[in-house]
Amino acid sequence: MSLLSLVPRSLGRVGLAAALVVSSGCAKSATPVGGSGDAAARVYVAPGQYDEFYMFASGGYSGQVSVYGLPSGRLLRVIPVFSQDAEKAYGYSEQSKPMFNTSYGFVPWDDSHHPSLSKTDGLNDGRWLFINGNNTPRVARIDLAEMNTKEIIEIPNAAGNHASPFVTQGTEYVVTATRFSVPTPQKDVPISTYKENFTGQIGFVAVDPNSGKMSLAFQIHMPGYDYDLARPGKGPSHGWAFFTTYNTEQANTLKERNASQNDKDFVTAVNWKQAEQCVAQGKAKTWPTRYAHNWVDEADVAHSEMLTGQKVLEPADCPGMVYFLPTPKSPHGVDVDPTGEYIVGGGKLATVIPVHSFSKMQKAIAENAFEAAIGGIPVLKYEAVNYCEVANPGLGPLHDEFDDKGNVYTSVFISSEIVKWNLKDCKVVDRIPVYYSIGHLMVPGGDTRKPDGKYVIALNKITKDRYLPTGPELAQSAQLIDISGDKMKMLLDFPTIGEPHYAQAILASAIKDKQMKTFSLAGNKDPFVTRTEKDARVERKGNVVHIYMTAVRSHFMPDNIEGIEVGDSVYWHVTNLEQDWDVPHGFAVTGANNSELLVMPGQTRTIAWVPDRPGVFPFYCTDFCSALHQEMQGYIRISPRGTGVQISFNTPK
Ligand code: RUQ
Ligand code: CUA
Repeated sequence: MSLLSLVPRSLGRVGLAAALVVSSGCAKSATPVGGSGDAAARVYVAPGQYDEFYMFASGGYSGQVSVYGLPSGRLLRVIPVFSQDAEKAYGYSEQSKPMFNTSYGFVPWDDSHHPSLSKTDGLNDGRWLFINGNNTPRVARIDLAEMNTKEIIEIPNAAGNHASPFVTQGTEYVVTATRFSVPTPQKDVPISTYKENFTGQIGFVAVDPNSGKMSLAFQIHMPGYDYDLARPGKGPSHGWAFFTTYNTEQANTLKERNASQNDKDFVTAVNWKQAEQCVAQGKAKTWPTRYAHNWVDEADVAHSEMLTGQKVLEPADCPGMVYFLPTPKSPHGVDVDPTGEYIVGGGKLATVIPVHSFSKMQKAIAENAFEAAIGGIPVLKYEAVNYCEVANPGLGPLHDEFDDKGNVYTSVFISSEIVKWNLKDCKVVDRIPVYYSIGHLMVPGGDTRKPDGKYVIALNKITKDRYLPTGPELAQSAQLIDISGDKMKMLLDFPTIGEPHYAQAILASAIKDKQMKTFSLAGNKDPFVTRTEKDARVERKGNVVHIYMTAVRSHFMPDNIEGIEVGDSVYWHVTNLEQDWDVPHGFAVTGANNSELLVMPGQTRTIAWVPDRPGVFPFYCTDFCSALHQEMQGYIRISPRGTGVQISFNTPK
């Protein structure tokens, strides 16, 4: 029995909204469905063998990105992005702390939703992965050769950067938008003045084609709706980006009801090439909002700057830049098919899946087939842009991915299923239950011009009885489904970290041989590097003590340090002298109240420590690096304040 059968098919508007709420709380366990007959062989990756794909899944409220192999579902790494990670000293080491600067101060967490791989000509190019920070609006860039976060830019004038950071066909831009309209720029007004005072924002962050470095190119000041998800166009629709737009009711309270009144909301279509022209013609105004830009330099050290004065366009000042496409009903996802012609809306309260046509939209614009205009934005006629409505899509369609054969896979939340239909005649051709309450789904390359149509991954919100129970909190489940044949076949369940909203996958062969193995010790430009054991030393400057330390199998140098006093600010600068792959050293000292260090070969990391009591304290390596790892240890002597014990430390003999 699938969950589908638990939800009446003929719910009215209110009933449907209620079912949306009820389903997540009351999902009854369905009869577990095993994989198909040859499932074990299809997902088995023998010891020592590699997976075919890397999958990058967002961590949702974990703020991070996790890397899995497909088809095995094996977890390979967690890349810290928006949340401090004491294991890796990310956000604790002096080199990485600036990554968390924002206009709100140091923000060490976020809710990360949508990873987006960089693209060249509409295909994944394996250079970078972008991901949004939803709560404190930000976009991060991860370098895929190193699998580390290299840059974070804050998005001003946004509240909930959810429709982000989907990249354009050639990674010209990553897009951003405000999920919750607010007074923009912010000001103190009664909440009841929503309609007069609250507005939205859609923004374009430019990506440098060589370095990947991000800069906020321009924003568009939008009516006070909620902008939920986005997809840039491709092929013929390259130069456009599409944003789902709900709460066209402009409700500010009890939105579950009050923002579910209109039968149609919108997909907002933005012609960003037109916007570029308007900016070039000086039509943008400069707003003074402050926002942070943080990046890691070639010395592997993070910097932070506060920027101000971004360019903002008003739609009325730039005709031809923004259009509204009526779309049923409270749409969540919007997805563009591999040809770039079809724009699919995921109306979570709609009884059909609406598919718009880009060429029809162009024609409608040319013929002024408008039914209204809102704030200088023409509203196109639904019939003039709609290509088809897919009937019988299940309850609560959210997101769509595509294969290489003209099929679309839609995740359907309330009825807990994936529905397969085709673009040719808009007919549902297959459906498969998933466990339970699917949010996003992902086909490797499914958002590119050439999907690898082998698998679809269901990213499910509710796990219930799928794994051994672990108390009140359960890992969320991902499910791997074979889509190579006519019928979808369930292959595998695997638990995930945090809440994966979206994921991206790329053929392993595209990036596996580009993986960095060590940092170059000779090329280490950290200002506190210690390149040889002979250079290891301890220096006092007033109350500040710098320890220039090296780590190599299986000792630290120096490993005995005296002359430090209670209350000194001690900076441990640890350089890992190794140049072999997979030989990190760790560093931990008693009473460290921030984190350990995990130092990669050739790298320097710094942790600050203020000893608070006299005594002799051990420090040691936390990473089992060699047979004599347990011997990789030293002592630091802390004297009472004002004792005047001279700095001393041992040097190589
Ligand atoms: S959103 S399913 Cu960011 Cu659909 Cu999560
Ligand atoms: Cu170095 Cu253990």
